[in-house]
Amino acid sequence: MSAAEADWTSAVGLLAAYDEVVLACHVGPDGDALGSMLALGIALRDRGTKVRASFGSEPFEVPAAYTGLPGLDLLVPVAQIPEAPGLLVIFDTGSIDRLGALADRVPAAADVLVIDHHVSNTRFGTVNLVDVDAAATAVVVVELLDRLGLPLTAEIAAPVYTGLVTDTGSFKYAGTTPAVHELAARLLATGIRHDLISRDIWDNASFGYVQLLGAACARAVLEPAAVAGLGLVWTTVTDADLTATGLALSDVEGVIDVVRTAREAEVAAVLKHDPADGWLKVSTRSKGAVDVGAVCGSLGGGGHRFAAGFTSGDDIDGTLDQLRAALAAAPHLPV
Ligand SMILES: [Mn+2]
Repeated sequence: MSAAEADWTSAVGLLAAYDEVVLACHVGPDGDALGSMLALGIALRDRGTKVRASFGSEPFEVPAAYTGLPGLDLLVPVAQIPEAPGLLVIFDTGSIDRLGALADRVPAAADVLVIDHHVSNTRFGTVNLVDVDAAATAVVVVELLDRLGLPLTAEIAAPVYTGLVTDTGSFKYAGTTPAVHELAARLLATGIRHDLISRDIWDNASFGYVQLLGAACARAVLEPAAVAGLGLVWTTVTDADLTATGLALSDVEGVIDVVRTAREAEVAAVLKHDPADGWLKVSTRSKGAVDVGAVCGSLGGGGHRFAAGFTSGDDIDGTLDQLRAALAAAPHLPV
């Protein structure tokens, strides 16, 4: 369902009322979170608004895939974000806890505009533009720009395209509608270098990542009987992997995209040990027969129907047992 007309009117009203805004997106920002935030940030700055943007990850670093995006000069560390913003706009973030170090700005802000497409969104804004049918938050941002009467320049189109290709898996996933391709055509017509954007996102791994991928794939386990016979494939990323390759947890989110290609398994999972807090970060993907968003939701996490995750304070065996039980009980969707 698209956002209600009254919410669009409220959102446009808020952005017209403030000449200074703070933008935020979820920790460990992906292409859609960062791209959506930068796109609106550039558009607002172009019309004369003072814009500060941030995300609550520590360390505060833009992932390598996105260091070529326009608008990165809008980013400031969390310490430079006012403790009580006037208008706080939040992108691609289903719940307050996903804001990390910026979570405390939500109750302190005078107005909070939430722009998102997660099914699990808790509507924590004073105004919520949540379109669970949108292929990306960036799609919602473009509709907002259109309603604000702000031009879609090439500088804005680049981060929007980044969000769109990230969240559609390069236009592969279900939800890639004719409207998605029409938006892509509109973005390309601005003259953006979509080839360079895609190379930065998908063909930009370090050699250490290739080695880590090999290690993680070599120890992957296939459980054909899991998921009520549909199959589960899973692997781990360990502290030793990260130390040996000099990579951070945020560098290894693509491991799941390789593990999930095993056709023998309906569901794929990657369990990553976070050296910072000792918790397991579990990513899951479904080929379409199981709602892993609901499964991860039942385990305290969330996400999308076919791409979701949760965190676990348990060890690998205990976490897998919980995941197996939830997957075995999950209803099978019509494909
Ligand atoms: Mn998204």
